[in-house]
Amino acid sequence: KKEEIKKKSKLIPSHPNEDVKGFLHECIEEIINSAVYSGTKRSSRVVEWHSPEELRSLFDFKLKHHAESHDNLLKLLKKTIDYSVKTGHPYFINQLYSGVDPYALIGQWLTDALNPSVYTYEVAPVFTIMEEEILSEMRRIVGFPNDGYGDGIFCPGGSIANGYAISCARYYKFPDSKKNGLFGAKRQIIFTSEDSHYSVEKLAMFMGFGSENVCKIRTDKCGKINVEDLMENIETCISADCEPLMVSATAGTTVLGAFDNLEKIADLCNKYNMWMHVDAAWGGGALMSPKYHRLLNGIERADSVTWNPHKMLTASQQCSTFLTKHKDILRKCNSTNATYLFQKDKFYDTSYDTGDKHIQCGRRADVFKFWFMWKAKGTRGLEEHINHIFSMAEYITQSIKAREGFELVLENPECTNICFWYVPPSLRQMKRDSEFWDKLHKVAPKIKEAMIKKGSMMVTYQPLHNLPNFFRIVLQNSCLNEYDMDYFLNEIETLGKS
Ligand code: ABU
Repeated sequence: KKEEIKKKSKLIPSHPNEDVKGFLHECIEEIINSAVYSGTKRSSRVVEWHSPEELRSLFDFKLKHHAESHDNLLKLLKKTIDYSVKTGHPYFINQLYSGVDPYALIGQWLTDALNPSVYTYEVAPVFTIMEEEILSEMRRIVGFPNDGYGDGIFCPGGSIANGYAISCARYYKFPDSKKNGLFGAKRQIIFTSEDSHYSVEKLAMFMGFGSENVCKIRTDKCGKINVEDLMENIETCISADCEPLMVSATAGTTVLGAFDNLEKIADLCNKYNMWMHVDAAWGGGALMSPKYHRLLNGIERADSVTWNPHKMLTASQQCSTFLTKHKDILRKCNSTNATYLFQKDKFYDTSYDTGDKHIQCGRRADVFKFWFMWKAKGTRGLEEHINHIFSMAEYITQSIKAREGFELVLENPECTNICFWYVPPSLRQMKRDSEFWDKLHKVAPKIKEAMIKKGSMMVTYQPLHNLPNFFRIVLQNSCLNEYDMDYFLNEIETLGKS
């Protein structure tokens, strides 16, 4: 019988036995060597690109009746690493996240090893206190009054954090909406800029407001919300007997990295009794540096803030927070008091059972990777990181200005998103008419295709309003240096000429 039990546990190791231990060590070794180190060396490719059809033929995706051997599983692990994009590579500057922070990585691994669900203190005591500690420190850094008084939660991404803002704003003004939803309610309008993240509209749709009730305000030439236009639209909303519910301002827009004027928005929110939310998912990282904190002046007047440490602060995916100065609003707004989790007659202080503040039930301990990383570097280390990436942004901006064939979209970018066109020699003498812009629009996609197929770097491009496709370099990896900045521009130039 013992033998049979042993055989079974070997076949289905939901508990890692000694045989599995060796396999785990081998896998970890492989991950550290291939995904973390050699895969992110400058001499390695950022991606080994294959079309979906090719990838299907190169990789055994199919699930089978039989169990695979450890040898085969290790081969599959290696192939998964080989064919995946190395987002920790210094030349991955494609998205608003990158880098592989070793402390965040080990934090993420420990979280996965312990596999908690942070809804009650009884199953996640350490992580519950850690969340409270880090969220209160973040609120202090935001500058909420009374030493960061308020509340906060970790969310599955910045989009959901922005959704929490909408739901808190609605509850704050219309507490009965918790029972009645939008039934019989006055039409409520959410204001945001045309350059804000798409999640504001998506979550408004998801929550039943409807996309027509998200009023997108024009941005100025720097990508900031036009405050006069915002005020006019609020007035129009009031004249139409609608309720101006909230403004979702942005600190660090997705494409241009623009920071809305938060002081002026706070004045308007005060005047019209509206909830002020700041989506600082991207730009929030600048708060860590006294030198760049000024970009977000006025954020301390907001009712709520989204801030994603997995972006500018390089915690591993995902690590997103929602912070508010209203102490009890999340619990009041979201609680349903499920008696199978949040029993009030537990033997400990049940205010530590924080799960009912969330709309999620099961929830990862995203706090740990960030807390561990912060411990490892200190607040000063995070500040130095921010100062460094901003100095790289300044360097590449000046290089672009000085280089023939490169043109900035914003002459003076505020954040570490640097947007620019590469104008190939064949277009340089052309008149700037519609034919020129049509041709220029096709340049970035062509260069991007060439760079992905070569695996030499990854940078995104996009059009914006009436502007043709342009590149957007995003800098947030601490290891970046001036040679890397030169490499990016040289590579784009080389690919663009070929
Ligand atoms: N959360 C926005 C990310 C999109 C981007 O990297 O462009």
